[in-house]
Amino acid sequence: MHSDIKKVLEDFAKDFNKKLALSVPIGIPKELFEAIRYSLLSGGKRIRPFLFLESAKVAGYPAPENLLNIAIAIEMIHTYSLIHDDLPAMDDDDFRRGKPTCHKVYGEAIAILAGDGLLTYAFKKITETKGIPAERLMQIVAVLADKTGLGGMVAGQAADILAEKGKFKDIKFIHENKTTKFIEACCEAGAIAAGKPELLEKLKTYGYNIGMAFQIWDDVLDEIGDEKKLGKKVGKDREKNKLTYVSVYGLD
Ligand code: GRG
Repeated sequence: MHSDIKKVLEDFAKDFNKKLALSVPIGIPKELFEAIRYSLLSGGKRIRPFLFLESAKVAGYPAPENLLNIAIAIEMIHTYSLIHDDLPAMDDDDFRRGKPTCHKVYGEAIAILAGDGLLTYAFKKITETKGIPAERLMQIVAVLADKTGLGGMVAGQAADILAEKGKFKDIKFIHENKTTKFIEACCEAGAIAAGKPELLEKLKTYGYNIGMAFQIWDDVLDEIGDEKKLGKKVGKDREKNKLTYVSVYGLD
């Protein structure tokens, strides 16, 4: 593994983006197609598909080209979550990655549908994978659907929103579910793709630690980050009275 992770990620993203650009189905209304492409290709770090592919690699899976549909599906699920998170009914954000959010450009209805379309199409994409036994694909679908849904991200997002109204208090639950479980699932999916159940627990722990660090740092950046560098508004957590590691434990 190279030591300069930033450069490795940038190179990965450059290559991955070319494949992602070809992944949106044609024959759908033009605005929907454009809204999906706008959000999918607006410059994310691609950390989750990267972690999935690297996990499969360390678990010994020999043919990464077979895993492309799953990597794309993972980024589609992530993009859906960002589009919906930015909606007025949720975080109500005008900017993401330095650009106007999907609903600001295409309107709320198309943004909701772009998110719905990405989430459902992601699972179709996984079923198109060749070179991996169907039973493993089913396990990958199960772990991703669970940890980005009611067993993870959706439950965490609900808790996060309820916490703003003082109706939920457990910060660890929010961070574990809203952010961490999806990252965990990406690492676990690598072990599953490689057919190495004995590595599941280790890769899950690795994903958990990265995920928690990722979300805690996100809380810190909202307090002390640079709006220009982050491409989104900062100070929103404090403004919205959010339950964060900074609000609970302090910045230090
Ligand atoms: C709408 C069900 C639903 C869930 C939304 C994504 C999410 C859950 C909330 C976003 C709030 C947030 C900023 C969480 C911090 C962790 C996170 C998901 C950051 C964004 O991920 P990055 O940094 O984004 O990987 P890029 O832009 O690099 O793709």
